Formats: sequence, C-alpha cells, structure tokens
Amino acid sequence: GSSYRFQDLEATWGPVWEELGVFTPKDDGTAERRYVLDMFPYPSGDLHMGHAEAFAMGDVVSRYWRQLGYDVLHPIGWDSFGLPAENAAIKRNAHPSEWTYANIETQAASFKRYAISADWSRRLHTSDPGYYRWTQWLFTRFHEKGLAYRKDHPVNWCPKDQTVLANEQVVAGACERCGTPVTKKSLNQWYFRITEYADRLLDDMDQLKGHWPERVLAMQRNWIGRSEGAHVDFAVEATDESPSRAVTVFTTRPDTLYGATFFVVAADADLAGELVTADRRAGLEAYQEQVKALSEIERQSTEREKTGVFLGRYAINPLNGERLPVWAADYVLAEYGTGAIMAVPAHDQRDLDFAKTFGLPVRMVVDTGEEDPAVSGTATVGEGTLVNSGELSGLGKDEAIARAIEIVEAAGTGRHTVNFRLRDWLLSRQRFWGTPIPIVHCADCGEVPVPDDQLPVTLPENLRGEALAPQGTSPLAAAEDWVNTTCPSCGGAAKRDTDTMDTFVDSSWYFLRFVSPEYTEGPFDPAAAARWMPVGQYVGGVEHAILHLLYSRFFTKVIHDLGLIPFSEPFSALLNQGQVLNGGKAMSKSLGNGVDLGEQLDKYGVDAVRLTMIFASPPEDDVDWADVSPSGSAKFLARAWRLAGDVTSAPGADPAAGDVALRRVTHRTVADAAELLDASKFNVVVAKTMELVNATRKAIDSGPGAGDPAVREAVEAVAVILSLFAPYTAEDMWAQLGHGPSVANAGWPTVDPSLLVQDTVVAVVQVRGKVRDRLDVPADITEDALRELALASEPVQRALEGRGLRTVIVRAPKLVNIVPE
Ligand code: ANZ
Ligand code: ZN
Repeated sequence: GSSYRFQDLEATWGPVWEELGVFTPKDDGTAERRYVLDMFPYPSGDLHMGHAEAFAMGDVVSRYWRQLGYDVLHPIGWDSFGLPAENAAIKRNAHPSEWTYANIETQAASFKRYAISADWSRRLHTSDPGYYRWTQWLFTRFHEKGLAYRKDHPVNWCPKDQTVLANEQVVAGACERCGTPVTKKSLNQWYFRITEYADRLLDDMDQLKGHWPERVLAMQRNWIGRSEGAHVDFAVEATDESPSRAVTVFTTRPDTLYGATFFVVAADADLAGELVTADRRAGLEAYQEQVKALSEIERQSTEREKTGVFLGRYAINPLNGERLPVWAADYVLAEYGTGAIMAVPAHDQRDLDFAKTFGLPVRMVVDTGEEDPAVSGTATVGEGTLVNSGELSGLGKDEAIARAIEIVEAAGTGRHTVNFRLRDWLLSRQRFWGTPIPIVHCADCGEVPVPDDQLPVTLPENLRGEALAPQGTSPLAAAEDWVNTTCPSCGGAAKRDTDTMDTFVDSSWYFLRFVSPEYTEGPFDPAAAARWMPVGQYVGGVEHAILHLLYSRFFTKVIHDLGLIPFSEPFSALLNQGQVLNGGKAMSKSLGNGVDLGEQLDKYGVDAVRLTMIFASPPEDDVDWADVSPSGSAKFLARAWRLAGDVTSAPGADPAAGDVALRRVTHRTVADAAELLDASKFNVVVAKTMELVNATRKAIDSGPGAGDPAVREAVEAVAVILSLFAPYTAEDMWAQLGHGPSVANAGWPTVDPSLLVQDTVVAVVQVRGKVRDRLDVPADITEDALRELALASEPVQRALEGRGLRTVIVRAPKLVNIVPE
C-alpha cells in the first residue's frame, strides 16, 4: 500500500524481530566486542517519558555500533528491590514480589513495543535469589577483607519511613523520599569501607576525563572532597579539675597559624563534653540540645547567625605560645577532620562571622592587597604575603604553608595530612524488600558469615502486608522461624542478621552479571567479563552522578583487587541524557503536567516518539514535550517511507552508473552522520537525514527519476540511518527495497571519499618550473595535503629521477613547484 500506518508496521515487524532474536551477541570473537548499557530501570508502574528518552539514546549507540560491524552487548534487566514495592505491599496486603514482578512484565512488554535492541536472553532482576545470592557472596568477600564492618553510629533517621537514610538520601535536611525532617538516632549499622578507596576513586578519574561529562567528574571529585593540609596539635591548659591534654585540629591553611585567635570544637563531639569546665557544663548541654534539632546543611549555612558557648578553657598555639579561648559551636562538624579547628577570622568567613558575634579579635596575617577583614567584615582568602607571622613573615602563601608544616613537624606538634570528605557507605536498612545480609550472630563466635555453599539466604515468603510496616527494627526480626538458626561455625543456636542491604549494593555490580547471567560458579564468568568489560557506553540520568556511579566504581575496584577482573573502572564513557519536561517544568503529579508515554505511542507511534526524543535537542539537554512535534516527526517518517515504495531499480543495481549530484549528497550525509554519531550529536544526524530525504524526493520527481540507481543508493542509506531512530519504519523500507530482515544488520554504508569532494580545482605541479602534472583537488585542500599529493604523482616521481628535494613551494590549492637537489 502507499499510506504510512505505524500501527501496521509495529504489528508486522515486532513478531519478526522476536523470532529472529537479532540482538543476541555472537560472542565468538569474529568481530570486536562492544558493550552498551542503559542504567537499568526500577519497576515502578509502566515506562514513562524519561525511560523513553534515555532508552532511545542508548539504543542509537547500540544500533549504530551494530551497523559498524561490532559484536554488541546491549542487555536489559531490573533493579527490583526497594521501598516502593514494600509500601505497595503494605497497602494491598500483598507480598512485595507480586507488585514488583507484575510491573516488570508490564515494562518488559513496553520495552519490546518500544523496539529496544536488547538481548532479552540476558534479562535479570536483582530481587531474584539467583541474583542476590551473588550480591551476598560479594558482601562476604568484602567482609573477609574488612571492607564490610559494623559500628554504632548516630545515623540519619526518617521518623515516617522508620528507616535509616544515607547522607545522600537526606535532601535539605529532609527524607529524599517523603520530605519528613530527618533526625539522628544511634544504631548498630553495617558499613562498606569506601574511604579506603578514596585516593583511587579520585586518581582513576584521569582515565575518564574527556569520556565522562565534566560536571559528573566535578561532582564526584567534590563528593570525595580531598583536602591537603596539616594536623596541628594544640595543648589545652589544665584546670583545677582536669589535666592538660592535646587536641589536634585539621587545617588546610597552616600558613595562618599566627592569625588564630580562638579555638572551636564541634558542639556535638564527645570532645566538647570532655573539655568543658564544671561551671559551664549545663550551658553546653543546653546548647547541645538546640544543635541536635538541626541538619548538617542548616549547620553549615552561612545565612544563619553563628551560635556557640565558651568552654572555660584555653588552647596554646604551638607556634607562638598564644592562649586561645576554646569554644563549642555547631558550625564545626564532629564528622569532618578531627572535629576541632583553630579559628582564623581574618581568612575564613565562618570564623569571622563567629568572631563578630562574640567580640573575638581578628588578626590579618596574609596581606592580599584587599582591605583588612577586621574593618571590611569580609575574610580574605587569596594569594598574598605573610605579615605579623614571625618566621613566616614575608613568605608567599604556598611557601608559608610548606614552611609552617616543616616547623610543626620538626617540633613534633603537627604533620602534613590529607583529609577526605567521603564517609564510609552505610549499607544496612531496616526494611524487608532487599538482599538479606548473609551474617549469623552467635553468642560464642560473634559475627559469622553464612558459608558460600549455603547462599542465598532467601527472604521468607510468609511475610506480607501489615507485617512489613515500618517499626524501627527490620520486619525480618518478626519472622522467628527465619531468624533462629544454627551457627555455621559452632553449630549452636544463633540468629540471622535481620537487616537488608541498600539497593545501591544491588546496582553496584549488575553490569558484571550481564556478561554471564546464568553463571553458577560465581557472580560472573571472569573470562566473559574480560571479553566484554568495561562498558563502552553507559547511558543514564545525571541524578546518578554521585552515588550509583561512585559505588559502582568502588565495587569494580574491590572486585579487581579480588583478582576477578583485569580492569578497575566499569564505564569507559558516560552519556547523561536530559530530562523530559512539559511546559518547561519536570512532569509531576502535583503540577498535573504528566504526559503518558502509552498514550503518546498510541497516538503517534513508537518511531515518531523515539525520533522526536532524539531530534528535539542534543542528548544531554532537556526536552520540553510542549515544544516538540511528534506529528511532525510522523510526517517526516511517512515521507522517508514513501521513497522506498518509489524505487524501481533492482536490488544490487550499481550506483556508480547513477546521478552524481545525488550520490554526493548521500555520501556526504553518511560521512557526516558517522562523525556526528561518534560525537553523540544525534539530533543533527536527524536533521541531515531530513535533507537527504528531500534531495532524494527531488531526484525522483524532477531529476533523474525513480529508476536511477543513485536513488536506490540514497534510500538504502536513509533506511540504515533511520534504523537507529525509527526501527519499524526503517525495517519496512528495507523490505520494500527488496532486502530481508533485519535492517539492524545491514551494515553502515561505505563512503566513497571521491564523492565527498565538493568543489574541485586544478592544481598545477611543476618540477624546476616545468609543468609535470595537473591534479583535481578540493578547493579547500590544505598545504600539507597538496604537497603530499604532488610528491606522490607518477610523472613528478619520474621527473625527480630519485633525487632529493631542495625546496617545495606550495600555493594551495593551485600550484606546487618542486626544486630537486
Ligand atoms: C584554619 C584556617 C584558616 C582554615 C583559613 C581555613 C582558612 P576543606 O577545604 O573543606 O577541607 N575545618 C576543619 N575541620 C572542620 C570541621 N570539622 N568543621 C568545620 N570546619 C572545619 O576545609 C578545611 C578547613 O575547614 C580547615 O582549614 C578548617 O579551617 C575548617 F584562613 O583551618 B581551616
Ligand atoms: Zn558459633
């Protein structure tokens, strides 16, 4: 027929692809392997517009690489543990697995309709015992290496969800999920010792530069927060009640030691209570109550008036012997550095604000040429010359930092140090729907890992509905049959650990499982991992810029150190797609501006929605659905599709006999498209393809006509390029052109470089003033290229008779004069 009906195309080709299984990699070494991965979805309801965008992007890369002839691994799976399933189960008196697996089936069907070129045979779900067995196995390896440990710790606690939250899950002092203000609670929790990898996580980012978005690298760098500086010991004077003791501070500015005018310890650190004099203890305790109610963010806010209490004691500056009053304040954090600072108000704004509030002295020690901070009220932080600083006076800032460290090191009162902002990863959760922690607690043996051959420790199936409601302890604690067990070590009565793992643990290694999802000897087949990894292109949202990516990098390094893989970075390249907005705002229930993906697909077809996502903007920019035109995309696709029906030359017709003007457009488009795809400028590829479609239509209607082999060549190129964006349309075009399925494996068209030359001119080549050759060259040829061509010419070589060159004068594009020796 001659009318484009996307419904017919989807109905025709979906089952054919399913039958063909074209997206399973060969993995036989006949072609170079490449791994494309989209951040796997969480099964909350059906797919939404955000999925549609992200997966359209990843699919462009996957399909493009396949056309280039690579053996492409493009798997799909689900990140299927997590709280929403549990909350749904409580509400519906069901088991979380019911909601989870029902949603997975819905999403899987939508992904198939959306024609993602995924290898469905590798599908995995992190909530399957066959998967989490290996999450537990990895936990056990971490535990053996001392990288998984427990400690009592004040943790972020959401009073509504009744669960512990990682720092990262606290947004502006509130629970990321429900918005309830977060409080602190002391609990015995499991941690991964990610801080041990801080240096490597930072240093290895060099490998990612240029291949990951710079802003993601910047966010990771900032999260790791490496600060170089010094630990300096201050002696705190004895009082009648207590002896003298040393307190160490962390400072990045030891050059400013002479500018320290007071000393501050974190109000909530044990140290504050240890230092305070008896008469001031009640005051400190009242202050501590006040501080407890604040979040870290609020505490560090520069907007808030500074608060604090004097502890009644003095610290001695090791450089000049000055007595500094010791205060407790909330702007110093117990968790960072040593929890104590020397305050230098002239050169640190927080200290200056505090000094002003409490009338403490301000002494400038670095002259930056700006106004004295004591007068201006603005601390100066830049380069300058040291003043009022004894032996440091006259030095520049960096020299003074080095010199101050030498001095304290020589005196034994300090040392160079590197401090990290990164904290260990709190991984235990007091919830049900997650990977159980494979540890048994025995009164005699302590913490005993469940032996590998007894994994997985599976979740009990009889807990459902209300039994899962948050109580502050894990719901697993109520499953007595499950909890009570025997100690793997002594055989005595023991109890299982009742916490489950943060779902970020599950997603920190799934990319490895995909290389051998059925493997039963370990989490993955090391040989398969070495063949496929690292991931050549990872695609996902910038909301994962820190946690998921940092955790995955950490896991990869540990697994590398276990000797299981030869690489230590999981993702060689990263693409962050933008968001899909509606009316300039993120889609949300409260704004009522949500766009239903299913409705869009029903209305415009899969291909038009995919093409619109791609065409709207560069991949990393947001797409505003209110500004785009899926119906425009559908019209373009119909126009491209009609070209295929018009072609009358036979398959295999030699394009060399065809119209040169059209051939030039075709070859230029293919060459440009490849370059643009390599640079992830997918939207421009669509624009170029539109031009090629127009040129082809013109050639058919008012040029050489539908029978010209150049027309066939052009339409075949359109079909192959469109296969990256609009697979149904492309497949149908391919069939109309007389080829069998699938266009996905057609191969990227070969470009004839001679057809890329647009304007040519004749360049005259002389040897000693005598014309020896005339060359057709591009008008914009470079001097170097022209020189090469001239020297390679047969007649020129003959005229040179093997002599060397004295001079070669090149006047691009028209003349080359060669003077031999
Ligand atoms: C004296 C000084 C003088 C400082 C100066 C800065 C400027 P980054 O770069 O973020 O690592 N600091 C140390 N521990 C702290 C804590 N627990 N809570 C709040 N502030 C703390 O910051 C290091 C600087 O932050 C340290 O260097 C210390 O103040 C402060 F002109 O020491 B500085
Ligand atoms: Zn035991």
